Amino acid sequence: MVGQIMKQDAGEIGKKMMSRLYEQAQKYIPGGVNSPVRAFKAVGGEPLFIEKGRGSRIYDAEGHEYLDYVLSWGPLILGHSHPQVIRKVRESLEKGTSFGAPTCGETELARMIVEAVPGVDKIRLVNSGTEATMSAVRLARGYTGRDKIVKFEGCYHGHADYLLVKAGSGATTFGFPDSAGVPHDFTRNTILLPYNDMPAMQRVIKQNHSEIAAVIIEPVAGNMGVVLPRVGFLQKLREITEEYGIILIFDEVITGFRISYGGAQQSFGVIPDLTCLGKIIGGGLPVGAYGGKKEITDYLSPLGPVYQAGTLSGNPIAVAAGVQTLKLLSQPGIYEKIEERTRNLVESLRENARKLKVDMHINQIGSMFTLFFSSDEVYDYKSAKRSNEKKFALYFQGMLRRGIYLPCSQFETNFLSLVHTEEDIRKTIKANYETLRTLR
Ligand code: KE4
Repeated sequence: MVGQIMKQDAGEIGKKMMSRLYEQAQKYIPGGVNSPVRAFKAVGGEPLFIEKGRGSRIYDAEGHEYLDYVLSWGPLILGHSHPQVIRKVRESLEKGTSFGAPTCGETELARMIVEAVPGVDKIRLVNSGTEATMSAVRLARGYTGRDKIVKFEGCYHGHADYLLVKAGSGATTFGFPDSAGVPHDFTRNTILLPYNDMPAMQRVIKQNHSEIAAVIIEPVAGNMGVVLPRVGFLQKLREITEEYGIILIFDEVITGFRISYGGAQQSFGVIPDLTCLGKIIGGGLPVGAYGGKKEITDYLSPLGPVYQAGTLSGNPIAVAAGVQTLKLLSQPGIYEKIEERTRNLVESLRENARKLKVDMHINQIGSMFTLFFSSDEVYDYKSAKRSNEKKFALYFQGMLRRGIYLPCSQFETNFLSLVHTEEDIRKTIKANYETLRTLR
């Protein structure tokens, strides 16, 4: 028996073990995962079960090492298990896990966010990005007394019912539920617009302005893959929402503390009325946040009539990780360093595709980027959907075999951390070249 097992190569044994772990998980958890994207459905094969992370690397349950460009979908800009973050988490843990009462750590994290993010006078901590956007929309509706909201196709703001909408047929702009279980009634007040479409945005907002409470947008989209705002788009959005007293909400769950210490609103110089944050501000532990102009945030209970609450909101351990993460990010030169490394990587990947004559487009800003297997520029959801998802799946599997762990969907974002080294970049460029060569 042992001889038989020994005959199979390690990969085969590893594969069997991962299949067993996945089988086990599917017995108790729907789809074997606690968030759908993790199931590898878009790329085929079975998900890896990860045992630990260190720096720029993760290790699966079999001990195989991968260079990680997912970084837990964005939070780990300092890399896995940063020693100073872990130390602060340990220290906090020693004092207990949760008190359900104010702590000085929450005030410290809130102060750091208020000082960093131009549009935030006051901030409320919650447990996820979904809670942050859901609460920000409720606050905007409570403050304006209006019901309608505008979102953009391809932007993802978490899974609140009225934000799970897809484009209606034809020219209709009113959203249709994009998930079972969402009554059409719940999406009637959600207007869906194409990202980067200035004329449509101006026309529809002008037509409906008296009923619109808020416009919510990812100032740089990260959920159709990375898609940048066209020049002037955010500025125009700010002007028209200002003109009609519509609350502009920047969903900076990805971009907050990612593309700069002050987020996209600092990078683009466009200041929203409300900002949603998550991911990085928790340093890998569950933290979301929403805040903005104090005349709006003071509508929140217990000061005002808009209710929102949470048992573990501002959890001391998560806050300790967040505070330490922002402290390290606030040091001079951090963003320039990560951005330069990202630009070098992306330039080399573009060069590989040119040499191998592979149709590939990369959108990049700061330390986030997405490879699209498309010959055209990707500037909205429809153009993103024109990319070749089958080729992406083959690319994903080829890179995984070469020890590079990428986001398992064409419509997600690759992230670099402060601790991705020049050697990591070289390894990635080599793996990319070898993989692209198989895709010609
Ligand atoms: P969470 O509820 O997952 O913490 O945040 C929701 C959310 C809100 N806004 C933006 C811009 C987001 O990107 C997200 C969540 N991002 C996805 C990945 N693109 C999380 C990964 C997952 O769903 O498993």
